[in-house]
Amino acid sequence: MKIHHIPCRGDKYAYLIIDESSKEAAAVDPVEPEKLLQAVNENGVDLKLVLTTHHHWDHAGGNAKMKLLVPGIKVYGGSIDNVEGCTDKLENGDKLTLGADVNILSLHTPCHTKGHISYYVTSKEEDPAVFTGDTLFVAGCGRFFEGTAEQMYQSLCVTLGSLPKPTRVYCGHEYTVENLQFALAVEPGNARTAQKLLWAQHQQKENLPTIPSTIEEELETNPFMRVDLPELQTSVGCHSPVETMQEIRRRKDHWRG
Ligand code: GBP
Ligand code: ZN
Repeated sequence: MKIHHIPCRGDKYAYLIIDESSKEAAAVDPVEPEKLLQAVNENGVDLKLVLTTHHHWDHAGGNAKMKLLVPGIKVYGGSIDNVEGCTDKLENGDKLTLGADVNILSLHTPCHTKGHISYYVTSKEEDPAVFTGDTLFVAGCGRFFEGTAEQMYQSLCVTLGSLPKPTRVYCGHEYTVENLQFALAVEPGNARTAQKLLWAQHQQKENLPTIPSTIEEELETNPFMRVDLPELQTSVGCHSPVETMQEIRRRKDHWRG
């Protein structure tokens, strides 16, 4: 399996996932269809699927055009998310394949939107990958537009937090520097966060991406994935993981670097 990131307008990432033996490919959130199709042509692959993480225009807004440009393409999205151009609705646990080697598992990760889907992708002999849209960002999470702290706790700390630690994390936006600055304000003593912030600032200066992260790195540095830690709960004046999730999100919503 090969994964290409495709920078789109602003800070957005689309992705192209390729099964090398069959040359079949899937596009994640192709908001700028032409850019995605350029990568498809450069790699000489056959684009079979669109995987939509959620209904916001900056993720699903290229789907209708994609269907015009690639007749017969299947467009997937969460069953309760009202995704533009969706041809095939997904439930939690649904499975898709690319060629013979790449398996894709639909994980319902609600809160940013009600029907948000993350895509867990595995193939033989390499670490898995997960495409987390606007649920999990590097060192952060999406705003709670359509859900509760309880749901984000379930999505981040249970569903995504249970994936194998080496799983590579590919998110929907490049918010890493801002997120790590906030993370360090929440956990000033977290040396790994401090170290990763310096690295992310270097990447930003060189115009390089900060994806992929890994589930292991997120468990070490992402405050929203660390709300089970009693020290973190106490330091923000809370007494439970869900209360801590709510409080950290509230602080981030009002935070000015
Ligand atoms: C920034 O630019 O640095 N902190 C951001 C502000 C995802 S995009 C922009 C922002 O709020 N981004 C959203 C988010 O969840 N950020 C996490 C955070 O700030 O910690 N979007 O484009 C957003 O989902 C959107 C589109 C929202 C349609 C609602 C509708 Br309807
Ligand atoms: Zn969004």
